[in-house]
Amino acid sequence: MSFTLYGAPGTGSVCVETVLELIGAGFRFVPASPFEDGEEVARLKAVNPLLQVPALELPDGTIMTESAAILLYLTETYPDAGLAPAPGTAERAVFLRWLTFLAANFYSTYAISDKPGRFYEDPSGHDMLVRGALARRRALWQLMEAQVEPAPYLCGANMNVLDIYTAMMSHWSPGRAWFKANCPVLAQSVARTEAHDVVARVFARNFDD
Ligand SMILES: N[C@@H](CCC(=O)N[C@@H](CS)C(=O)NCC(=O)O)C(=O)O
Repeated sequence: MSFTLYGAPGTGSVCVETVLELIGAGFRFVPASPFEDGEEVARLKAVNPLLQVPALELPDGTIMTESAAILLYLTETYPDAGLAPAPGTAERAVFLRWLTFLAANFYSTYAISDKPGRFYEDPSGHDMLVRGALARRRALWQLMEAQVEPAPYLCGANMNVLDIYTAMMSHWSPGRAWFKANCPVLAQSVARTEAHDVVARVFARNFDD
């Protein structure tokens, strides 16, 4: 079984790259940054007209986009890897809630700050949009911080794809220093996830903070 992952260092493709390594699935990484002009964008456009990473080509040629959907698909396809709580359990409810929260509420704020021009044409308004997105991210992290009860991972005793998703996003704006100072409960759980040898290896080639 071989996958093709379209991504860029430090971006949303990191969680998929980490999970593919954890499950031991063969994959090819295709650099396809949405932030570079030229060949990489052309490659990305061919698989995701929205010009976003990650995109994953499945072994049968099916293209998947949307990070949370890809993570769920991989947990279903490789159940023995144990990277999601079992359906019907309380841990599963917590897992689905926060995975969707991060994808729908948190990740979507980068759609604004990555390219504010698509929300408001006049460049004089872009700073305001970027600042608003940043404030929203801080508020969302703090909401999650107040609600989760790691034990010691975010949904219990085992690390799953939600832990990896959260750890990846903790490297993004508002940044690791802010995250550690303002979300100590989450940060402690993230530190445990990042101590996993596979996670540590993949994150080391994607993040320098
Ligand atoms: N909803 C998408 C969001 C993906 C996304 O925004 N990726 C960023 C990189 S981390 C991107 O491609 N930004 C460029 C853009 O939005 O045009 C997902 O969950 O996969």
